[in-house]
Amino acid sequence: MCELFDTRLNLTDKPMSAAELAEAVKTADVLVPTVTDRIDANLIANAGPRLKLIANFGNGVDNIDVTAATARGIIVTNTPKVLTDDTADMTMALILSVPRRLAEGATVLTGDKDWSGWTPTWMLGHRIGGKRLGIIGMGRIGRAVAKRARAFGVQIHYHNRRRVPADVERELEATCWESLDQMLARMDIISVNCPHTPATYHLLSARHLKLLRKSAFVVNTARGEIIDEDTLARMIESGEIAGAGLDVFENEPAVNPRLIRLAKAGKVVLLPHMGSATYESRNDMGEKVIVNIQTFMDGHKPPDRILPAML
Ligand code: 8YV
Repeated sequence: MCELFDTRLNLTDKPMSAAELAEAVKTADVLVPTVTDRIDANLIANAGPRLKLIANFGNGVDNIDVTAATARGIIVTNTPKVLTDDTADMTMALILSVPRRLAEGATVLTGDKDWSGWTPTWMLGHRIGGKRLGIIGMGRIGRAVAKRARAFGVQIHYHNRRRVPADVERELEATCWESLDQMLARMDIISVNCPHTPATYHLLSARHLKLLRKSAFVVNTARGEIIDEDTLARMIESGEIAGAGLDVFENEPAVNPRLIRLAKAGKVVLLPHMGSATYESRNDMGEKVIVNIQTFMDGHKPPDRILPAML
């Protein structure tokens, strides 16, 4: 970016303050935010006339008020596709880690007490082969999760705004559920892979969570806001849901203390938003940001433009 543009960098790798962001939107032609930068309607209303492009470093654009930006003639782009596989891998890791008690087992050898050795009934978990996985959101990441889970012998079910093409369903041996309620009541594992939009905020509401089986596990690598997190934590505490694997949280970087207690008790596995945290994903995301900016500056439509109707 420094070679191509007159670039101001946030070298600290810490989120910019509200004042720094306000200053940036007043003076820049292009803003490159991340998930931690709230680009809301108020900030956009106070942007200078130069600001023409918000090239998000990230796939999800729920940190940006796309409608407000579009109304002001500011284009918004994201970085799709390049983090699909890494996020799906992390989803699979969480799908495995909760029923197979991976995090709990790993602490046995590094804890205060010595390991007393193998026994026939110790640290038993649940096999994932043959179980039913319900994927909420069958876009790129949902399909990549389905492909991986198939290889583990998991049965694929999904709920999506639109049914996916028949050839994709066939290849993934996936069953489509028009009714989220009906799918939730029948699954062993739920994986959240849809974007966070006004329509998916608390999609897994208290009412929906109550439909889950007592033996079900919930995995979320999308956005914390899609699940009523406090209800999820309370239901795991009371044994109404078996456990969860979460890479994202409702109020990042704050994490619900109930979830931390449950993690210490081995009921949930918590990761600090690491889904796309590989050198490969982050480099490719950067490349996408640059291509979007350069294409726009050359007077063409940037390839990864987000329109309000897409959300
Ligand atoms: C990104 C993500 O690293 O791209 C996304 O939507 O959730 C993350 O994996 C982050 O959003 C960067 O802005």
